[in-house]
Amino acid sequence: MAWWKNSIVYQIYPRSFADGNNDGVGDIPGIIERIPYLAELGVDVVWLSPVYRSPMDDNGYDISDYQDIHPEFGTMQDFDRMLETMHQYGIRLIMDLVVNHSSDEHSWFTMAREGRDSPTRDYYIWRDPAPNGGPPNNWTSFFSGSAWEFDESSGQYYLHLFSKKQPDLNWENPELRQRIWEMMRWWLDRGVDGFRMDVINLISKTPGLPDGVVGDSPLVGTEHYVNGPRFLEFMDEMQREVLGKYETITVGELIDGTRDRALELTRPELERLNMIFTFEHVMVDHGPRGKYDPVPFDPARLRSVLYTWQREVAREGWNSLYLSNHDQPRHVSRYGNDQTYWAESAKLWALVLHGLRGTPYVYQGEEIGMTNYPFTSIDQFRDIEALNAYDAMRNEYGMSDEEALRRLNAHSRDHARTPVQWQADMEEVFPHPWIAVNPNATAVNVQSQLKDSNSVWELYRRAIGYRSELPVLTGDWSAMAEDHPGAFVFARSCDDQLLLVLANPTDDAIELDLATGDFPSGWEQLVAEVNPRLILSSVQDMRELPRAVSFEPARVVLQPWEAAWLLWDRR
Ligand code: TEU
Ligand code: CA
Repeated sequence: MAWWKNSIVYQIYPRSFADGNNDGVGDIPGIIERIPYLAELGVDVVWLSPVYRSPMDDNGYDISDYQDIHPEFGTMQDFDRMLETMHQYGIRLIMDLVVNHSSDEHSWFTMAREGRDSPTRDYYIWRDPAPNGGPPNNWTSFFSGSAWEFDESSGQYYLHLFSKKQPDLNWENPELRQRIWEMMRWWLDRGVDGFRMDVINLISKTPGLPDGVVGDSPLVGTEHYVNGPRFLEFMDEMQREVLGKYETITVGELIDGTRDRALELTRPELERLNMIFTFEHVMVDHGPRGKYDPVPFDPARLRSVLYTWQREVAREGWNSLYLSNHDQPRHVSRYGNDQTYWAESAKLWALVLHGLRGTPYVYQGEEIGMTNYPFTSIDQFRDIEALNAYDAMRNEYGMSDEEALRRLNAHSRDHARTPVQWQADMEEVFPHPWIAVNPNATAVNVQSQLKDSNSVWELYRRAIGYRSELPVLTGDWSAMAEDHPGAFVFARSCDDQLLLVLANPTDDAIELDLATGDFPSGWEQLVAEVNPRLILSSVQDMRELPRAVSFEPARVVLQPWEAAWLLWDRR
């Protein structure tokens, strides 16, 4: 079995992780200091969000030099020291590969801008204005407004699916592709272990760049660049030119990734990617007009999406499992109850996620149950996406300040980007931060949880530990009790072990009737006759776990936000 199937990945967003030199911005020396912490948690792989040289228009997802480190983050020496230290601790490192676009300050683009004959002009996507002088087509940017920016000096527009400081690269150009392959090999030769590929399925655009269909969503044009015509061809070239020559771990971020597409990329015999990130399960509380059109969270909807991916992808291909990352609000606030049941709901989602089939990703701070930030005013936001969306809501849609803020508060990416709460006194370790520290750091922090053997952190540590200890966590998956309106009940099984995962993501107690016949075949009798061991729980004191418990399938009572892992072991 591939080693990454029983690994867990921890995501570091460097600006907000740890500040090594007290200038208010997280950095690589800060990361190095915390490597023992990651090892203690049981992390196998770190995914590092971009640390490359960047004007920081989109916090590093706008890269001006792919082979250099952004000065606020440190130096190339710091980077090498970080990589070496991680390897000493047995932790692998995957880099963020952002090659759908570069920064407009990348030398390829500054040179391209010099004129139509520039040698790198064709590395980007330029078009003449429409007959009326406007943009060449009606595509919109993910960050609001048109996806085209006019360049005065050459009289042409360039395409940018994200900010206007993130011009899209032209993958049709073979020389550009060679430059990207060279750059990837350079990092792999340096010792990095793989890549997380940013919006990788946007790299191929429909020739002729036709207008998109205008519907409910403010995003127009997606059908012409999501999974575009040459996408798989480019991925195969990447395999031939780069990945196939190394032992790597790869995860591709797929916008609007369908399940068929997931299999086309992750079925091992196709040798394309190890796994992908999809979005369906983090869109269950988006309305028809997208993320800034929030609708209430319904656990049954989340369950149905997660289960469908388990059924259709996890067996033949492989899933990545995440609820939080740097682009999503904190899941304990979004899908949990961060007030009355804060610890229980943080633990519950960990037990659900780490119980599924796939490779779990933990986003920095999630392991201590970090929550959303209580934003009250637009000047507390830093994210270009939020600032642009706010302007559009106020000026284009005529919303009140209050309404625009309510919408930002539901889904702003900045919730995930406040500094990691290492201790109650954050002034000492992250002074004058570039974005405010959540005021609940006094109560929710690493230092206090490390001392508490019943903390959210301790539950993550144990769940992560079981991933390499229990073969059942890479075994089969099957759903149970799907007629229940919101409970998550599923079984994992392999030759010698059966793990039952139970979760009640609501504020009310529930009672379930599980027929023994619904258990994976071969286990019915054992389940009826032999008591399992409760190995993890979101409501019981972990100091008393694991222990044998009595279990009556026909009458399972779950308290509010109770989740449990029950194990039958024939070994
Ligand atoms: O994000 C891809 C993406 O389209 C969304 O997740 C995005 O965050 C936005 O919310 C859509 O409304 C990737 C990176 O993860 C993100 O941080 C970057 O801003 C983006 O690509 C551009 O590189
Ligand atoms: Ca710093």
